[in-house]
Amino acid sequence: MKKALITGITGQDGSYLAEFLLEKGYEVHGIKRRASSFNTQRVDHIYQDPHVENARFKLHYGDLTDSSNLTRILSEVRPDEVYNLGAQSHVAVSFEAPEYTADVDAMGTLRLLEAIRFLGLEKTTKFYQASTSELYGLVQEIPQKETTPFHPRSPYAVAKMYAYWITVNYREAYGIYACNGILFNHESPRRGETFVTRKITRGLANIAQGLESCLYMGNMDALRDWGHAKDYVRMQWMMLQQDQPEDFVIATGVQYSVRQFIEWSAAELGITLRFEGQGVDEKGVVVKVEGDKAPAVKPGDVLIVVDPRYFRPAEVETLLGDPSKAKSKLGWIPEITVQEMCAEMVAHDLTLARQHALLKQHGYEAAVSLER
Ligand code: NDP
Ligand code: GDR
Repeated sequence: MKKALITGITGQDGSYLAEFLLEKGYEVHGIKRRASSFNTQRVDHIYQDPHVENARFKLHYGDLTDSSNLTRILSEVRPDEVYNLGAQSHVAVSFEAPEYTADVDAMGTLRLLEAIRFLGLEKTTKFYQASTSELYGLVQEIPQKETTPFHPRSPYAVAKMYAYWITVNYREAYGIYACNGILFNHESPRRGETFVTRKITRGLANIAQGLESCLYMGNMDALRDWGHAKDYVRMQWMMLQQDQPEDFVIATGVQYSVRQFIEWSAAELGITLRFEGQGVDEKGVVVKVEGDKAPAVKPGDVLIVVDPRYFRPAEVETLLGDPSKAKSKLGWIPEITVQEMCAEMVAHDLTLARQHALLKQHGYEAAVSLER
């Protein structure tokens, strides 16, 4: 039975990858951080009681800032495959916590690679690094492919650039099967609530049910190449099943604006929006409402307002990936379109919003976190 170790198992990708590997028959180990409240919601459905004989899903307390901890876990598990998905992954937050972001995202990768080397696992343990389209930042070429030069635009992207190169370096220097997946944005109903797609689907669903009144947005002109996390974790695994380690861009090859994503999400709720004004004066006004998914919304309501608080000190305006290498060498093609994904996310968040609204209606004031 193959063993995998996933850092970031409690995150969006970690949870889908764990499901995927369990289905493939792997024993799956994950590193979770100690938190003062439960942080395993995304993997609770696959959790197995450690007392159960032959449990194939095991969680270990740990942190990418703690090398002795990482070395101990690696020496105990001796995994066939390591997926380094753990990170302070929010670009805007990285401007507020740049040093911590560097410690986790850059040094954390080095710590893991060093642990593999220190334990003599170079020839037995394969390593996947969660690299990112943010490396392209101020884009030098459209669309971006494996050979496009990098120009990172945030402390997050700069930290990830170190992680990218140290992965390449350990491959070249020590012969470790180590590779980078340069993944473009990928989303799902499990996406963190403060990333733009989930902020939109969750915010609009809450507004539709009368739990919130307005969604405050940053740069709605930003263009992204969005795919579904389920498709992307499949490719993470495929990259570790080759004869030779190589780096791959993973993307859909299609881009849309944040504004377009808002329009799709609103349409899923039966709401037609018109955008008025420009820049910080831009707002999204309801033109009409059809169906029964948005009982709390009426024509004339202002649902979207631009708040410069969400602008970034340096923005990545446009990203568009070229996944042809992944397609030709590995036969990977994404199966879920961005529109299908948007519909799935809205349906999921509408169910949650309806549950909250129902509790509220019956006097059980559900705490809806307004954290953005
Ligand atoms: P999430 O933010 O959903 O998950 C990040 C995971 O990392 C969580 O499990 C989190 O734990 C964990 N983590 C954070 N800090 C530490 C730390 N100090 N030590 C150990 N674990 C830590 O990210 P995604 O699942 O969306 O992304 C997975 C990886 O892929 C990340 O590295 C991200 O940077 C990268 N990436 C993501 C893309 C995307 O569009 N989703 C695109 C390209 C790259 P906790 O749950 O406790 O917070
Ligand atoms: P990104 O994702 O920065 O691309 O990083 P995010 O969804 O946060 O932003 C995408 C674009 O939307 C614009 N935007 C807003 N973003 C947020 N979060 N909130 C807003 O209110 C808002 N309004 C507009 C942003 O300015 C940006 O241009 C994600 C993360 O998952 C990284 O870890 C990963 O490496 C990259 O994707 C690829």
